[in-house]
Amino acid sequence: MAARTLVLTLFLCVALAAVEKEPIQEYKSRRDHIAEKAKDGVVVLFALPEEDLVEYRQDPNFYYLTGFDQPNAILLIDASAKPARDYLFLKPRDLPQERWTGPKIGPGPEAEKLLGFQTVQMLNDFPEILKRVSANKTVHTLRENFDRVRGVVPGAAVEDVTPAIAELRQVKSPTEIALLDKAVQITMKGLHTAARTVSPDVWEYEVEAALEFEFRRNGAERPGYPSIVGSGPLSTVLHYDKNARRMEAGDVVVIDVGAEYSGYVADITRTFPVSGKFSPRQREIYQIVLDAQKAAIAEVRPGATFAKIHAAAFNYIKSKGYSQYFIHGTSHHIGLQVHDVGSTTRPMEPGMVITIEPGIYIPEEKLGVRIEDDLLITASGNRVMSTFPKEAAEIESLMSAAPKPKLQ
Ligand SMILES: [Mn+2]
Repeated sequence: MAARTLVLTLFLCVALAAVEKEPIQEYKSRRDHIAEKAKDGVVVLFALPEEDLVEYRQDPNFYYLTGFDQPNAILLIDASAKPARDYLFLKPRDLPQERWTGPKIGPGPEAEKLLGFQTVQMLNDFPEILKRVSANKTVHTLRENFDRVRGVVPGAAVEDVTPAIAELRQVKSPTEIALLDKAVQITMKGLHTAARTVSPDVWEYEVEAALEFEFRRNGAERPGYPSIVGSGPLSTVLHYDKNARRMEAGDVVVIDVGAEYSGYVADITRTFPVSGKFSPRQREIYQIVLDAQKAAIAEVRPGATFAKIHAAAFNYIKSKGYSQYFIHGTSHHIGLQVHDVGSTTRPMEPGMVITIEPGIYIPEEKLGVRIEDDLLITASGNRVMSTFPKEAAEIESLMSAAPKPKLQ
């Protein structure tokens, strides 16, 4: 029996190793932090049910606090216990079913050790335990789960825990930064391949396929959002993701992509001239966007706000007469989601990771340019994580140096 347990444990460890996890203490310390915010109440979070899991992407808040990516689980933190006590509720293992869906973790001491929980028990026990630990206390949960909680404990005081988790998620730990760095590195490999693939008469989807091939073969789970490869008139469409046009000589192509690595999503944009050289007009617009981006990056340091960073990019573009063509914001947080959670007015702090992405889009000229990098806020300023070349001359030499593989 002991040998069988050992074999199962090894099997599980191997099965779970595909996605790189942070040390289990990271998740535990996040639960402790949330417990502190919830004071004498309890915290309840639900994993996504199986039918909602597209390619098994866990609810990001649940994942952030547990590192657990199976469906149908429930997290309960009893913050009134001192020290706080955490429970994970799981469906029992179903070995015949696992022959179809692969090994799963079930309740019990093995799971407690593997996941760093004090108690991992049967999903069916959840209602009884919640009733017991939440008597006369506030239940902190996500707003969308209020009704589900009230279904178990009618009349309980329920509060939204989303802002507290979002506040924590906005500042990345060193292990999260390492995962984001990896996502950025993989994305840059994809962009290098994209630069080699872009050419007149090539379809946008060929570029998409080539760069996503790099993502996957370098260990990314998937693109963190639909890859955007927009050429010619479509370079001016912000969220174009059909990628179904054949590129023509004289076009520019905007490529906005991000690999997801261990749940963390990069977000980088480069604009390439399809024939390998920018026209004078394209180069003029490109340089304005690049200089606006540099002006914004110069503002990124602890204490800066999105408003101030955006103003630097916007005012530069305005000074060149193109403000009506810059129609979106300059920054957002990245993390477990490409547009990551949290207040957009909170000043920058070391450990935050944001994008800087000004753009100019002139539909009447079929000319769109966006340049986007991912920046870590450091104690002294920032570190640009995405070091992919971006000077116009660098982009051109990257494209001319690259042999263009014939894909057909
Ligand atoms: Mn972005």
